[in-house]
Amino acid sequence: MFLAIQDAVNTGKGTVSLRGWVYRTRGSNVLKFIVLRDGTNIIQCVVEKEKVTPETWAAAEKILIESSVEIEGDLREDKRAPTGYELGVKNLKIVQLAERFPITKDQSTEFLLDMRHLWLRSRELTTVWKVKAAILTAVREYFAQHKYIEVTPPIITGSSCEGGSTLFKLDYFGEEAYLSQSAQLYLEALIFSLDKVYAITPSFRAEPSKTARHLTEYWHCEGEAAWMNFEQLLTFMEGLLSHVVQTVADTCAEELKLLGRNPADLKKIQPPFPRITYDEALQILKKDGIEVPWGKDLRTEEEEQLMKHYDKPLIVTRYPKKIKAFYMKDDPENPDVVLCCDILAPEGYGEIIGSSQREENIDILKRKITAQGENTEHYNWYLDLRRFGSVPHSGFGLGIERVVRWLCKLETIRDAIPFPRTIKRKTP
Ligand code: NSS
Repeated sequence: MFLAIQDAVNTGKGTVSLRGWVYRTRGSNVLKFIVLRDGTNIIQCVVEKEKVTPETWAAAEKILIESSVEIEGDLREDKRAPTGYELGVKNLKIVQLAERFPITKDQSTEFLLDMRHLWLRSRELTTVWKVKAAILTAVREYFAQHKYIEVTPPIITGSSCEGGSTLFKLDYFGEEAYLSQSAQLYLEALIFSLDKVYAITPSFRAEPSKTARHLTEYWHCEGEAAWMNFEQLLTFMEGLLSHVVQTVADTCAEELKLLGRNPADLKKIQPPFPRITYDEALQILKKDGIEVPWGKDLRTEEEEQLMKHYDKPLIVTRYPKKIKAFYMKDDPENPDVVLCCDILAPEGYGEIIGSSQREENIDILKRKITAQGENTEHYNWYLDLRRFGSVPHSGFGLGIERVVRWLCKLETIRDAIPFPRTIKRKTP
């Protein structure tokens, strides 16, 4: 509710002054309804020609949507109104009379993306920003409860973490540098002084594909902990995800409903989450008539098919070594697979977390880097972490917009971020 209204209700004051933007207008030549919007909500304001000064009536007559205004009036209870109140206007002052708003009904997606700087005021998107903030708060809360320290890794880097094919290159004073794909390698460096760390940073992927789940710039929440083994990693991530989902279901119930998501469905997302291996995933798919050759990564359609069997996030472990990153530790029971885990969201929203136990032995790590066609020289500083006090450790990365998309039931990940960056879009 508008803060000024909350204050007025609390103190029993009848008259309030509100500031905001005109969301809608309608009316006749004696009566105008102005729906006012601010960061909290909307409220209907009623202007009666007979009861206001000629200046206020003139302002009400010429006002256009998205004008900024200050309105003073009497608060009246109204059971049908979204906030339970309506305002009988006494004074209306236009702060800036808006030009004719370019966004009208039934616009194309591309037009709305061109107008993103204005369209992000829409009720749906505003609601998404609020849920996203609640997700970030809940993430930080869980890390703090588990004594993780938030750190600030660099964005400009000299080495690749997730392979060269999606690296954005920069001209760095005549040398080649990259935009970070993941803070992981830096978080690994920081666990040696802080034990358990996390960061929430932008990550960049030069994804050539235009899909509903890929951005070229996204917010990445990554955690890394010394001494953490694979089992402990799985349990930690399960706890983090359920804490986030439960908190958001509790604190954003109204917002979720507005977006078409029933918070009661999210309340069912409680541990334990089902756990299967990559091999088991292939068997399930095979029974469904989908043959994936061993060693191939799961594609979007295959993940979607797999998730038809589950209504909670699914933990898929032990993927083939050859399709995963160099830093992942081999499974001691099967050297063809690594101790990694992807977590897939239900309802076809796809992968939300990528994680693994890390290889802590320097010789094996060097072999893995070379096997992936990379030069160990480029990772010299990273290899130092295995030279000076190496310990078993694990970590993960969670795509914030992927989680926002899932919880807010969004058709596309583009609506999970105010200014989406995709292969075809870098403005506004
Ligand atoms: O490539 S990941 O699977 N894993 C890593 O980057 C590890 N280095 C993280 C770590 O262990 N510290 O990306 C992690 C997650 C993935 O599960 C998605 O949820 C998200 O990051 N992700 C993306 N979100 C949006 N758009 C794009 N392009 C994208 N790529 C990954």
